[in-house]
Order: sequence, then structure tokens, then C-alpha cells
Amino acid sequence: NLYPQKVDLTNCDKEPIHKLNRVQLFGFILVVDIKNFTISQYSTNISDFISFDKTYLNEDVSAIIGEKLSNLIMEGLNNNDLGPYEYVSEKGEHFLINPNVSNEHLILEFEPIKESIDAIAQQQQLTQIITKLDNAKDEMEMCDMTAQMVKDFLGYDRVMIYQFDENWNGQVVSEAREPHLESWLGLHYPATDIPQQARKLFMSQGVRLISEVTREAATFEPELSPLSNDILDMSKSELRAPSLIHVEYLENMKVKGTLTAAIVYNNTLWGLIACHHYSPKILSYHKRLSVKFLTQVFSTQLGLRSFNSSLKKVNESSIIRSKLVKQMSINWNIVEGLSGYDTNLIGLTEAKGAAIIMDGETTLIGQTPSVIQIENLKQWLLSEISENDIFYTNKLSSMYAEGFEYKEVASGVLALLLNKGTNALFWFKPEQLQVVDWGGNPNKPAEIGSEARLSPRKSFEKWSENVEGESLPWLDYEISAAKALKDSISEIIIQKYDEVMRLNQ
Ligand code: BLA
Repeated sequence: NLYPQKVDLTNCDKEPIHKLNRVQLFGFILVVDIKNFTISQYSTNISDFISFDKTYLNEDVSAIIGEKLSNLIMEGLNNNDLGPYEYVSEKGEHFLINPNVSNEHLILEFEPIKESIDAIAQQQQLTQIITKLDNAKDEMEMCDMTAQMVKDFLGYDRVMIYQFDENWNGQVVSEAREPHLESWLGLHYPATDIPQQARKLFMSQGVRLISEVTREAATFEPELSPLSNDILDMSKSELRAPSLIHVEYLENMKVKGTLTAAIVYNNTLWGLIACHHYSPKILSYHKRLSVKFLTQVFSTQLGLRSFNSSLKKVNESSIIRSKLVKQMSINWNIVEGLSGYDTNLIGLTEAKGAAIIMDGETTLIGQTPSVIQIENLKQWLLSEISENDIFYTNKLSSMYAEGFEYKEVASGVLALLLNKGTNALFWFKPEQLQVVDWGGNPNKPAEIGSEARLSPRKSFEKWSENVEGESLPWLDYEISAAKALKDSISEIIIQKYDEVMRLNQ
């Protein structure tokens, strides 16, 4: 049995989706032995495109594509510059050959060329898009513009910008769609919709076209590669057909054709541009390449903008810290310096409240729990974290039961313990009540299908969930600001000590 594994929800993240022996029908494949350029396998739909029969197996590939092209590809292989190439068949039909290397195989992927490319017009269009992106006022506007421009450029029925969170759940943050379609803006999808191996493969590919959502696919003749005695690894193939689980998923969404582009920066998958069409849709290789380029520009811009806006926050916060240090130095009084002026401890972060426990006294600023509740929290922290450490959470009540009593003001806590916990600083963020709209019930990711096997969720109706006891997260700059303040306070304490010693002399 070639495919021993039965795929269900418990193991679908282990499905070898790069080795399913399934080829999409909008093109065909010749697999060539990289050592001697003989044909070792072909996709079973080849006769839909060119005249071919079994006898070509083990023949030199030039028997099909001609001596000239064969030499050109061989040269490209040696120079690490693999096309694409144009090929004209016996019948005079034009194809693009898109080669990729998979171990000892050279995989030649053929796609019919349907439209003539107006390179200049396409370049102008791209330049316009990039200029527009440059002028977007913030990240949100950039996402909205990109969704609309990709829709205009490619002509899909729906284009979404989809952003991952830290647990690989995702949310539709921008959308452009045909007016008769219902909006999916703001909908959430659970991480299981895109298993980890699919994310990895997708990220390295960049752009993925599924021209027709169908269970039908071509396979290879022979099924196993005679070179490796194994199923061909199609990780780099554009014509790789999707896993049947994913097909079922898209069928349930009533989608007939998709294009997905990975938004990557800092080597991580930030999100994706997801294009849906309600009828099959083939997009030429050149258009796909343009989308890849566009998505790269978009990703870089996005990264740059978020870097700049967090840099701005870091700068503002460090100005506030030096003010606090100055204030603390006036009378060598830490509590007064942190709480007695217009600029106080809260401003260092985006918290709404803060507390200072210093020499047995507790000082409160803004929205906080009570003095006793904060003292209890400190005792709990002492048992939880080492005495001079920093602690933060945006879901206090999920780990500390008493926190539930004051989750409205302090679902988020950032705490610094000083001098073995005799002194402490706290910042508090209020509960951020939110309704999360899931595109389907996330706790019920699959249903038993008619064939008594698991299938992806059938319901994409809006499914709402209340998230309780959570604040906005603590950002990196807020945590760094707290750490830096701690160092400043230690210095002030040492200076104060020196000062006292000097006066006493
Ligand atoms: C792949 N699932 C994907 C991909 C996306 C999604 C974007 C990768 C791109 C692609 O191959 O087309 C999910 N698409 C979405 C989501 C939206 C969208 C969330 O447009 C939102 C608007 N899928 C499931 C479950 C499993 C599963 C339960 O829902 C597994 C049990 C599997 N998803 C699955 C697999 C792939 C996939 C196997 C890879 C398909 C392949 O490349 O062969």
C-alpha cells in the first residue's frame, strides 16, 4: 500500500502533503533523471496536452522538448538558473516549462500559455500599486488597500488579509469582495485549519494556486519513482494538488478556486493574503510571480512600519524614564519621584493603574485593586517567581483565583520585585471584554462526515465567543521599560546610600 496512513483530525498535522502523488489538472509534469536527462515518470494527464505514450519512459527528454531546449535546461541546472522556459508542442501550442529539483529528480512542470503578456502594462500596474502602498497612512490602511488592489489586479471574488496570532489562530483583518458576498471581516479561524507542515511548506513556496477545488487529480506513471523507489517529493512543485482534507474544507466554504500568498517578515509567517473564487480560476505563472513580488513589498513595508511605530514608543518611554529618574533624585525619594508629579509610573507603559510598595507603605495611582489585594498578590508572586524577577500576564485570574475579584481593573499585571520582595512595583491593565467571532465553532473543528470519517468544519456561520478576564497583552517595550526602571532605581538607592555616608562623615 502506497498510502498507509489514514488521515483524520488527530494526525492531520503529520499527513505528508508533499508526497501525495497528486497533480493539479491545469498543467502536466515530466520527471527527468537529473544525471542523464532521461524521462523517469510522467503525470497521467499528459495526453490532455501533448501527444505522448508509455514508450517515452527512459528515453532522453529531448525526444519531447527537443535538443535545443534540453541543452538550455541542462545549462540552467549547472548555473543554478532554472528558467522558466517556453516550449512549443508539435501541435503548435505554447507552454511554459517551470523546472524544479527534487533530490535526484528534475521535475519539469508544463503549463499552457493562454494569454500574451503585456510586460510593460503589468509593470506599470505594479509600480502604481507600490506607490499607493507607500502613501498609506498606517498599517490598517495598507492592509485595506492591498486587499482591494490585489482584487482588482487578479480578479478574484474575495480577497482577505489574514493575520496570525501567537498561537497560529488567525483573523481576517481586511477584506475586498464582490458586493453580493457576505462579509468575513473580523472572523477568526483556529490554528488547526492550517496544520504546521502546511504552514511550513506554504511559507517556503510563497504563493499557492489551487486552480480548481476538486477531488480529481492526475497521478504519476509509474506511481513510485524508479530512481528513489519512493513517492516523488513535490515540495517545490507549483502543480502539487492539495490534500483531500483541505479540498473538503474549501468545498464546505463553497470555494472553487484559491490563491494564497504568504506574508513573511523576520522569517516568521505574519499572515496571508487569501483569494477566493466561486468558480475555477487559473492564474498565469507571470501573474503569480507578480503577486509574489507584491506580497514581498507589502511584507517589507508592514515590517518597517511596525518597527518604526514600536521604535517611537520605545523612545517616548525612555524619555519618561529619565524624567522619573530626575524626579526621584530631587529628594532622593523614590515613591515621591514615581507618583508625586504629572509624569508618573503609569506613563512608562500603556497601563491604566500602578502601585508602589516601598518600606511597608503602598501608594496607588490610577485604576488599581485595593491595598490588601495588592499585598496578597505580592505574597503570591513571591511564592511563584524568584525574588528579584519580573512577572507579567494578561490573564491574571486564569492562574491566580483571587485575581478574579478585580479582573475589571487588573486582568493584566506587570510586576517587579525589589530587595527580595520587600519593595515592589506594579502596573495594571483593565479587562478588555471582547467578543471573538469565529468562522465556525473552534471547539468543534471537525464533524463526522457522511463516509464516517472526520472532515473539516462544515459550519462557517459566525460563531461568537466571549473572552473574559483578559487585558491587552504587555508589549516588549513595556517589559523592557520596567526592567530599565528597576536598574535606575538600584542606582538611585546606591547613590542615596553614598550621599548619606558622605553627609555622616
Ligand atoms: C492548507 N488551510 C490551508 C491553507 C490555508 C488554509 C490558507 C494553505 C494555503 C493552501 O494550501 O491553499 C486555511 N484558508 C484557510 C483559512 C481561510 C482560508 C483559515 O481562506 C480563512 C478565510 N484543514 C482543516 C483541518 C485540517 C486541515 C481540520 O480545516 C486538518 C485536519 C488541513 N489545511 C489542511 C491541509 C492543508 C491546509 C492538509 C495543506 C493543503 C495542501 O497544501 O495540500
